[in-house]
Amino acid sequence: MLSQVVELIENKQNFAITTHVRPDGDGIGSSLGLCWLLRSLGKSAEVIVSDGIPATYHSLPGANEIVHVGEVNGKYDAVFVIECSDVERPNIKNLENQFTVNIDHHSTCEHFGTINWIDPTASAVGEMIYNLCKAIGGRISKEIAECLYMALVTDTGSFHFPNTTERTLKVASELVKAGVKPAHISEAVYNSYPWSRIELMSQVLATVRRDPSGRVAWMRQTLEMRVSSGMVDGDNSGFVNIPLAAKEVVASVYMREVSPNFFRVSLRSKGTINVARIAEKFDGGGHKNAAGCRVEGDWDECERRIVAAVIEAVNEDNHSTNGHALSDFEFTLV
Ligand SMILES: [Mn+2]
Repeated sequence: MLSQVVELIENKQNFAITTHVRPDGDGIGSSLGLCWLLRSLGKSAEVIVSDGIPATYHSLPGANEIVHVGEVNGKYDAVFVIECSDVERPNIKNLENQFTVNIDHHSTCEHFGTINWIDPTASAVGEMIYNLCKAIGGRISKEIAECLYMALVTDTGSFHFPNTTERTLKVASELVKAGVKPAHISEAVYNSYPWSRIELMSQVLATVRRDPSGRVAWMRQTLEMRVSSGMVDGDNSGFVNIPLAAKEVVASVYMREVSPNFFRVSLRSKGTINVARIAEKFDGGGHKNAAGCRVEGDWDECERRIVAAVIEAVNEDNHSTNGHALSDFEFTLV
């Protein structure tokens, strides 16, 4: 819990911070924000990850100092593990033998840490790091503020999703007061993709189909499209949400061909339709409104089975669509 984290920081000196593979804005922003906080308290701290950092986050203060590692040695007093469901998520060897501090806002997270601080009421871990800063008597520097604002913006879908609370907006306001320029962060997140994203989007959207009721939409991304669009990692982030922009669409399926006869599937829904249950039927998982799974076999047949399961769930759902936004939206599931 928070008091244990404060005590640990006050009594120790050397820290590392890590997050999950395929890091998102909350993972990177919260890690860097915490790193800046620890340094401002006179501690030694560095962010260590096994994966590449998406270009969207390169402009964050401290992003260029992130250390890429495959293994962690014993030189730290403690390693903070940001937003990971289990100790394997960062894909860093020997992490399980460290003194770890598990910080997450997902209630499904395993309590794998030596210390566990889990707050499912927080919109993002970034909000929790803000609370930590306040609890420890730290000052919100411009660096901390920019990193934490990135975490909030990405995890709340620019304050669109139901996880956006009065507290989220209050924290965001404090971060702006500390020097954040919201338009700069939004520009980096939403308007800084390479053209290949637009190229790929036009090809993927050309495949979109709907069921006769018009409430379920699905689309495809083939291996060939990856090549012809010149796609780079992250170019298709959020594509699964595009059909949900139509008022009548309440569930969306996005299938990507990873290798011949092997597909990654993203599922999104509005309101009370639970796509995590559908993903679980195919050995996947996720949240109520955002889930994913992998399937193998003939494309048409795989698509038919998944779409049928989604249509069934939509039909069973008593609530008609009333414009609910997504909750628990995570780019990591794309
Ligand atoms: Mn998060």
